[in-house]
Amino acid sequence: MTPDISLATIIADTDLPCCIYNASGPRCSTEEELHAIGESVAGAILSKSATLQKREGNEKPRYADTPWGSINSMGLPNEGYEYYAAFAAQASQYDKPYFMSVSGMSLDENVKIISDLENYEGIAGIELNLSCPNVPGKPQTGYDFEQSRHTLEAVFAVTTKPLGVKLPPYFDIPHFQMMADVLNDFPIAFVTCINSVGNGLVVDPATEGVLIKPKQGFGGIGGDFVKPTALANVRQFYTLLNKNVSIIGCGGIKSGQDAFEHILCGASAVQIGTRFMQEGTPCFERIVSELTEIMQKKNYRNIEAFKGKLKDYQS
Ligand code: YRO
Repeated sequence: MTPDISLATIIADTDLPCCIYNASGPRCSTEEELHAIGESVAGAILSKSATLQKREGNEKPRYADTPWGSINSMGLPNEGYEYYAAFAAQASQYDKPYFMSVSGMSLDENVKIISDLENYEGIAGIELNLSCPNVPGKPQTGYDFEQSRHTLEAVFAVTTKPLGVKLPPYFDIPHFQMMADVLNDFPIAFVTCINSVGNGLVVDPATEGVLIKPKQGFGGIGGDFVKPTALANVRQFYTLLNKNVSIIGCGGIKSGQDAFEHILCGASAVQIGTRFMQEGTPCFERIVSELTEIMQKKNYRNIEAFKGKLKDYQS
């Protein structure tokens, strides 16, 4: 790495040596996978979303690569929250923070998990996945603004740890404002934008069928196609949220240039999902060196020099 250029950042009052790390989901479900992130140049370790009990998840194949990214309907396979809470003790050997993603199957489950995490040290922050199921037949929590408020009231009542939220993508201008109005009423540490674009469908013309087995082929979309949506969500929440809330960009980042664009829109850190699934831990080193090269050419010594400084169109 170039000695006079720093990719360091601060999230949830914790120093990250590098602003690039993994998204929750790919390759972060087992101790071995979490150690591999610890040993890489990634600036933090983030766990797979945890539920109260261990879950096997949906039938395979439940993830597929496409020419432009990925589709998944994993169904929240994970070892149960105690497994990821216990990993905090091992994560302390790395010079980077450990964050836990939580996605209870109900509000009660989120409250139970998050209150019990008070008994563990070494968790720098909790990323609450608001795509978690809520009431069957109703939208996911993140698309139900009243339920989002209710969830945040309940979880902030039981935690002293820094807590942020992972948001689904929004597509309508009033929806950004409605979610920001909810989030601005709570001491949110960070907001991660975006989760996968929900319930896409990929068709293989050769087989005349779908690519994944669960949900008749419907699944969350990640990769190239979601980058403009991710950048829009990062920019909107950077503009609308209280200034002490860090924005974490996630969506379509496979190169240093993609990371640079997210930071320009206001991201203090970026997470790699689909590309980390495809490439493994070497993606972090590659994206770090590509971003460093861009910063060198532009004479930026740290990310604060350009974070959020996206310009309006100028003729
Ligand atoms: O299927 C998953 O485990 C999954 N995939 C995603 O792209 N985003 C997610 O947040 C999750 C877990 C949550 C849920 C979609 C199963 C409700």
